[in-house]
Amino acid sequence: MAKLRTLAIIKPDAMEAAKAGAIIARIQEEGFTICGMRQLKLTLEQAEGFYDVHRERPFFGELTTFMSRSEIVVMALEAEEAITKWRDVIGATDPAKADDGTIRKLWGKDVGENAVHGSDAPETAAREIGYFFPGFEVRPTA
Ligand code: 3AN
Repeated sequence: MAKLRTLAIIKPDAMEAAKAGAIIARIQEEGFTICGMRQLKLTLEQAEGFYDVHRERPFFGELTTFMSRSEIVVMALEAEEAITKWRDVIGATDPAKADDGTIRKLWGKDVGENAVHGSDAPETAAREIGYFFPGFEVRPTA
């Protein structure tokens, strides 16, 4: 089966709680290949660009203010069925509804501050990886 890629983000709440190391360890234990990884702090405008599809949602301001609050780590992850595999590892958007053992259940606070991001489809994964990684900064697809 072909390998896919997804974009993972360790969000400001998890960074502030010093969970980056644990989350990266989990990613490796689950068998993902990290094809690119960067730490950065988004400007509000950059967060708005990333979440452009949510621009009309009532939580857009809260979401983009939160995502630009402090440092994040962005990663391009590769695995078979990487998109669904990573979403299974992170759990439901609302940590209270996430399965035991998922990252959001372990470290998410609420539906806004939920520790990590994962792309939801191949088209969004391609856009999101391209948003953070120019082609030469991420390992070429085999
Ligand atoms: P997911 O990240 O699980 O795919 P989406 O795509 O529904 O969830 O929402 C994107 C992001 O918007 C979520 N990760 C979450 O941080 C934020 N979000 C979603 N719903 C709310 C809400 N009701 N209030 C605040 N933030 C929200």
